[in-house]
Parts: sequence; structure tokens; C-alpha cells
Amino acid sequence: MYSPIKGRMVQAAFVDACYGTVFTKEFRTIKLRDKDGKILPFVISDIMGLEDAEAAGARTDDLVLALEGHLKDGYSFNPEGSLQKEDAFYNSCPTLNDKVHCLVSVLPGDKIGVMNGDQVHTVIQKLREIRLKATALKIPQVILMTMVDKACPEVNKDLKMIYRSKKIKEKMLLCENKLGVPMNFIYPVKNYHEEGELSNDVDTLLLYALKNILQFANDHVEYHMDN
Ligand SMILES: Nc1nc2c(ncn2[C@@H]2O[C@H](COP(=O)(O)OP(=O)(O)OP(=O)(O)O)[C@@H](O)[C@H]2O)c(=O)[nH]1
Ligand SMILES: [Mg+2]
Repeated sequence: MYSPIKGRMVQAAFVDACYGTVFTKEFRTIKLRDKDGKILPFVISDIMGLEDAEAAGARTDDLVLALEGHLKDGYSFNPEGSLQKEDAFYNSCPTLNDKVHCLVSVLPGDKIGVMNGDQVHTVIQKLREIRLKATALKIPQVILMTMVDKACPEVNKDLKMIYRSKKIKEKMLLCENKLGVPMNFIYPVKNYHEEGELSNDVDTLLLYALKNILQFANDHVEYHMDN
């Protein structure tokens, strides 16, 4: 993957190009460095996907623990049971550094379809549960809508069309309706997946989303310090 922060290709979070199975199984906290090697003052924690089935993917109770800072780096998600207090990966005294300050839900734009009537997918239900807890903790929440190139042929041809595409707007509206996240906190992005070099259009969307996420996270850190 290309890193707009480093200005070159990196392999930060491991990705699997074969679809169908869950690849990320651990709770991984990723530190980023700038092009001079200086560690940036934020981290990104990656989780196992939620999966559209009750007994598969990361458990919502584990993700609530992650929000509160109780999950230690390297914890392996187990769909059959959640982390217990006596486990070595349980952090019993989380500091501000361990807590989550912005919840980013990543949804693939090409898979967000029309659901019949009241039908709610399990994955949406799980996302709602986590959002509810995040709201109680006053943690800001955003949606990163990926795969916009696959969701709209016009956008695939020219990424600059993203905020003009009716298809993309439809998908964003669906996210808003199903999850309750307002449109202005939904960021459509395309990830680097086949490109060998940088693109200003791809970077612009990614960095715009990142800038906003960091500002919201900073607001939440300030909230903690004031209360
Ligand atoms: N075309 C396109 N491909 C993408 C985009 N984002 C990710 N991909 C590809 O989709 C595949 C899955 O991406 P991941 O980042 O591993 O997704 P994930 O949800 O973390 O997957 P797991 O870790 O397996 O749960 C990889 O081959 C990526 O290169 C995008 O915006 N457009
Ligand atoms: Mg992953």
C-alpha cells in the first residue's frame, strides 16, 4: 500500500487479496512514522472484521473493551468467547493512551445494498451496538466508505467525480439511514490496491478523512482532560 504520510509504498497492516475469509484476527495497534522516521503522535488500532453472522468475526463485547482501553496489543479475537479480566491481554488500568478517541467504521461501498423493509443485517446490528457504547463514552464516530471505485463506474474512471456521483451519494445515504451516522461524518475513500505509485486524487480523500478523524480524536482527548 502507498502511504501518503511517508510518500512511498509501505506494508503496514497486512492485507489479503483473496476475498471470502477474514484475514486480520488480532488487535493490532499501528504506530506511524513520517518520512524522517519521527513517530507521529497518534496510533491506529486495527481489529478483526465484524462478519455478517452472529457467531463469527470480532465480538461486540471485545470491541467495547477495546473502546475502554482494556484490550492489549496482540490480543487474538475469538468469535466463541470474549476476553476475561484474568487474561494476560486484559489491561486493567487503561490510561488515555490506551483508550479509543475516535471510532472509525470501515464499510465497503460496493457491498452496501438496499435492504428490504425492516431487515437489518447482523453486521449493521453489531455496528449499532458498538456505536451505542461509543456514544455513551462520548467517543466521536465516523464511517470510512471504501471501494468507491467498485461502487461507481464513473468514479472508477475519475476519482474527482466522487462528490458528484449519484451512486456514491445513495450509498452514503444508506449508511446514514442504517447506522445513524450523519452524512457529514461519512468519508468516501479509495484505498491503494493495485497502483504502484502515488495519486493526488487518492491522497486528497484519504488525508481529508484522516485530518478530520484526528481533529475529532483530539477533541475527545481534550474532553477527557477537562472532565
Ligand atoms: N478496488 C479496491 N480495493 C480495495 C479498496 N480497499 C481495499 N481493497 C482491497 O480489498 C482487499 C481487502 O482489504 P483489507 O484491507 O484486507 O480488508 P479487511 O476488511 O481489513 O479484511 P480482513 O482483515 O480480512 O477482515 C485487499 O485486496 C485490498 O487491496 C478500495 O478502496 N478499492
Ligand atoms: Mg484487516
